[in-house]
Amino acid sequence: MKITEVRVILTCPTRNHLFVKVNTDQGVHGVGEGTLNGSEPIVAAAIQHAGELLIGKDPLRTEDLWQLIYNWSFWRGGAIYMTALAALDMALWDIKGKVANLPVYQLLGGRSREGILTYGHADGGSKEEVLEGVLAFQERGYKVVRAQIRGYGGHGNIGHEAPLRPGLPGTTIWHPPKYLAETPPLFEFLRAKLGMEAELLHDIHGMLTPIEAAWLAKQLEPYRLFFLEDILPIEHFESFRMVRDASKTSLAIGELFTGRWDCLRLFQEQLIDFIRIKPIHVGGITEARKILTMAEPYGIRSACHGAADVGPIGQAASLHLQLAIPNFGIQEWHDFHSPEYAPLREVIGQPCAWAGGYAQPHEAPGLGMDIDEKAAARYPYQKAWMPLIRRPDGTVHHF
Ligand code: KDG
Ligand code: MG
Repeated sequence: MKITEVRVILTCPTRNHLFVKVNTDQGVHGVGEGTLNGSEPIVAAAIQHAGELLIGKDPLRTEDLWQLIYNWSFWRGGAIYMTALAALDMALWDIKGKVANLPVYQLLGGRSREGILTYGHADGGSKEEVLEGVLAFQERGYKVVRAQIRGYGGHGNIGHEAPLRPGLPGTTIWHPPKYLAETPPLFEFLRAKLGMEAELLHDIHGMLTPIEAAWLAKQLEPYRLFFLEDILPIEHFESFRMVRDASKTSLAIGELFTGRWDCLRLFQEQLIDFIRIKPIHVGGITEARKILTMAEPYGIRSACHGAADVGPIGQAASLHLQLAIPNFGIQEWHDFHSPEYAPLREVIGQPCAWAGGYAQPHEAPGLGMDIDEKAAARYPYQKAWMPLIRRPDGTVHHF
C-alpha cells in the first residue's frame, strides 16, 4: 500500500477548519485535522510541504512516518509544525483503522471505559447568572461544569480597543484586581448553593503573574475545584513550583504544549494533576499517546483541550485515544451538534456522539469521520486572528 496524495482542505463552515485527506493506491483514504486558531493558512502550507515526504510511502508505518516527518524537518517542533504533523498522523491512524476494519480506539488497546466524561462551560455576567448556567448544564446531564464570570478574565477586562482596520481583531484592556476579587467569592457562592460534591472547574487562561496565580490558587483551595486551569502562561514554567507549594488546588495545563518535552519536568516534579494536551497540537495520536503514557506513573490524568477550534476531527482523535488509556480524566466538550454548526455537518457528517455527560467516538473503522470536499468548497476560509490583550498603560500582556 502506498500514499499517492495529500490534500489540504481549508474551509470556514461556521468557523475556520483545516482538514487533510491522505489518499492511497488501494482506494482507502484517511482524514485528519490541523486547525490552529488564527494560524490555519500557515499550518496548511506546512502540511503541503511535509506531505510531499509521504508520497510513495507505506501509510501503515505510522511510527516511522512520524519520526521521518519530525526529523526530516530538522527545524523540528513548534505549534505550526506539530499541528501539521498531527493532521497527517491522524489520517494515517484513520487509514490503519480502515485497513484493520476497526475503530482507532481498538488499535490503541480497546475500550478502558464505557464513555468519555465531559465538561461544559457556564459563563454569566454575575455569580447568580453563572449559577443558573451551571444548573442548566447539570440539567442536561453534565457531571462537571466550568464556571467563569464573563469568560476569561471576568471583570478584569475593563475596556476594549477597536481594531486598527475592519477584519482585524480588537484589543482587550486587562487589569486583574477585579478578577482576583470576584473569583474566590464566585466559588464560595457556588459551593453554598450547590454543595461540596458538585464538580466545578475554572480557567485562568494564563493571564496572571506568578504571585497572583499562587494567591488565587490558595484562595480557591477551600472550594475543591476539579481543576484550576492554566494558572500561568507557559513562559513562566519556572514558577509552577511556587504555585504548587502555595496550595493543594488541583492544577491543569497543556493546551499550548506541542510535545513530550514540554511535559517532562511538570510530570517528574509532580507539579500538575491534569495534562491538557490533545492529539491535534502535539503531532497527532502517536505523540499524544506517548505523553499520556509518560503521565500515567505520576498519577497525572488526561484532560484534553476541546474548545471549538480543536475541531470535530481533532475531537474524534482525542476521544479514541482517551477511551483506551488507563489514566483518563476528563474531556472539554464543544457541541458540534448545535444548530449553528449545520454548515460544518455538511462537510464532516455527524460529529462524535454525546449523551448524559459522556461522549463517544463513532464505531466505524478508523476515526469514523470523513470530509465532503465539495461541501467544504462552498465555505471558503475567512481571515481570522487571535485577540490581543494589553494592560491599562498599553503594555502587551500574555493571554
Ligand atoms: O484558540 C484558543 C482557545 O482554544 C482557548 O482560548 C480555549 O482556553 C481555552 C479552553 O480551555 O477551552
Ligand atoms: Mg483553557
